[in-house]
Order: sequence, then structure tokens, then C-alpha cells
Amino acid sequence: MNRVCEMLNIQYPIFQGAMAWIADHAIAAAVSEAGGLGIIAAGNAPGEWLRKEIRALKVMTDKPFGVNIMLLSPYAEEVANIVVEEGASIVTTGAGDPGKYINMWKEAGIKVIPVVPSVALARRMEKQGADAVIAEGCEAGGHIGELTTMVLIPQIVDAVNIPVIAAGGIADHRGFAATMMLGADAVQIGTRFLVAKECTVHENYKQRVIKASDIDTVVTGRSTGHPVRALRNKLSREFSKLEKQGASVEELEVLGAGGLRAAVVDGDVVNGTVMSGQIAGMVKEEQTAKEIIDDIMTEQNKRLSHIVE
Ligand code: TUI
Repeated sequence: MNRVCEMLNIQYPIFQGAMAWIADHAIAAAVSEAGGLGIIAAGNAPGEWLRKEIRALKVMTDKPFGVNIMLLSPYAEEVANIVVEEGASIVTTGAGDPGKYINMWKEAGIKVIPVVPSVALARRMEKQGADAVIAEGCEAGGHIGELTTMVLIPQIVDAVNIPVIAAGGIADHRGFAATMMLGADAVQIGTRFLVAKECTVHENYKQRVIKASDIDTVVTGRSTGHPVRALRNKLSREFSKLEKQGASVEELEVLGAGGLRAAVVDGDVVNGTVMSGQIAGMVKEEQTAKEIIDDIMTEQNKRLSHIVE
């Protein structure tokens, strides 16, 4: 049996990406109910929001689910405690080093799975007691590291003994099979679940992703130390222009502030931040979470059996 499925008590080795502002109880419950691992993204939200989301998810499914703590959030400490209070059993983290929380979570019996963009951080996380790592390549949407999935996965697989979940640029059975070949034990998929029927992101956002082509994402924010991949639009062009002119981090933060919320909640895909992975060009239809998972699992079986025949 797959060691990630065994460790987390899930049916299929497919995590739903923890998309800030987007991944709430609705999509997470649908993914978990379909046999994958649904994940609620705490993002920049306060603790009470997370508490309500966890409780709402538990009404919809009794399957395992995860909570993602975005470590740049001003509420990171608060939400880190709430996952313990609310009895979540799996925590993933992003955008930083979760070292100071790992002991607290382990003592509460929580499985801890940090996102890592490098071999060094993967090794450090294993030493500090992480149960697995999510190795995310820069094909992913949102806040990204420097390395691609293709080079990151095998290097991290060689460096650690804990399971590795591959993320960044995976949306179908081919990406699934490819990352298994690179040594991953499971995958994490964001962009394709963003357009899932159960995902509550604004319809304009979904349509922007569905209509995107292969070259439509752009990375901004390298000068702030927090590069973000999103679909090209008026905001990304203004941001890039300011960055080239040498704008200060403060000026850029003012321009970016609230951008993700504007796109996700208000559907402003012109002046908002439409975070998306590079694989958006291949994501062409709205399906249920179950259809997405079943499609990947049946097709990858065919592909892998074809390769070994
Ligand atoms: O975290 C993500 N993706 C995100 S977070 C987010 S919300 C946000 N909005 C605006 C600015 C910044 C964030 C949107 N998308 N993915 C996981 C991820 N983690 N990617 C890269 C990293 C990462 C980077 C550095 C993880 C650890 C790390 O460690 C540095 C250190 O402290 O050693």
C-alpha cells in the first residue's frame, strides 16, 4: 500500500492544494469525501474563521482532512493553536519554516507536513520530526521557490527518508505518473481543484483559469523576497513596472494588499491577484472533485501499466 495513504488513512495519494482565500471547508470536504486529502487553507485569516471552517467541514465528512498554516500570516501563531484545539489530525505549512510549532503539533498527535522549496529545508524538517514533506516546484501558483518540480523532487527524495509529496505543475494522470517516477509518494494539486464544481472561488476567477494559455502566468515580487505566480493582468503589469523602477517593498505591498481577496471574493480579475499554476493552460473544464480524482486514478493506472508492459 502507498505509504502516504497508510500514514494518513486516505484512499488515494492526492492532496488538494491549500489555496489561500480559496480552499475553504466546501472544496476540502469534497476532496476528502472523494478519497483524497482535502485541505483548508488558513491563509491570512484569523483563528475564528478557521475554527468555523473546521467545524463546517466535519459536518460534511468524517474522512481525514488537513489544515494549512501560511507562516507569513499575522495570525500564524493563533491558527497554529486552533488546529490543536479543534482536533485537526494533519497540518501542512507554507511560506516559511514551521520549526517552532512542530513539537506542539507532534505532542497533540498531529501529522506535520511542511512545504519545502529546497533540499536544505527538507533535511531540516525531517530532523525536526516532520512526518513527510511537500516538495513544491516553481510551476505552482502563489508564493513560490526557485526550483522546478522536475529537479526538486528527485533531489529531495534522495535527501530524506520520509515520504515526499510532489507539487507544482501537476493536474492530470501524466503529471501524477511522472512525479511517481521521480520518486514521489503522492501529489498535491491546486489549479485543477480551483475550477472544481465545489470550489467557491468567484466564477470570474474560474473562467480566467479555464481560458488561460500555457504562457499566461507571470512571477512578480522577486524584489520583495516573496515571489508570487499569478495570471498576467493590469495589476501584474503595474507591479512589474514599479519593480523595474526600483519601488520600495512598502510601495509594492500597498499595491498588492488585498489583491487576492479582490480576485477570489469580488471576482475582480483585472485589478486583483489571480494566483494560478503554469498548468492552467491545460485545465479546461469544471468537474466535481470526485470526477477529477477518479479521472487521475483510472488514467494513471492505464499509463503506468502501458509503460511496464
Ligand atoms: O505558500 C505557498 N503558496 C502561497 S502562500 C500564499 S499567500 C501569500 N500572499 C502574498 C505573499 C505571500 C504569500 C499564496 N501562495 N506555497 C508553499 C511554499 N512555501 N512555497 C514556497 C515556500 C517556502 C518558502 C521558503 C517554504 C519555506 C521557506 O523557508 C524559508 C526559510 O525560512 O527557511
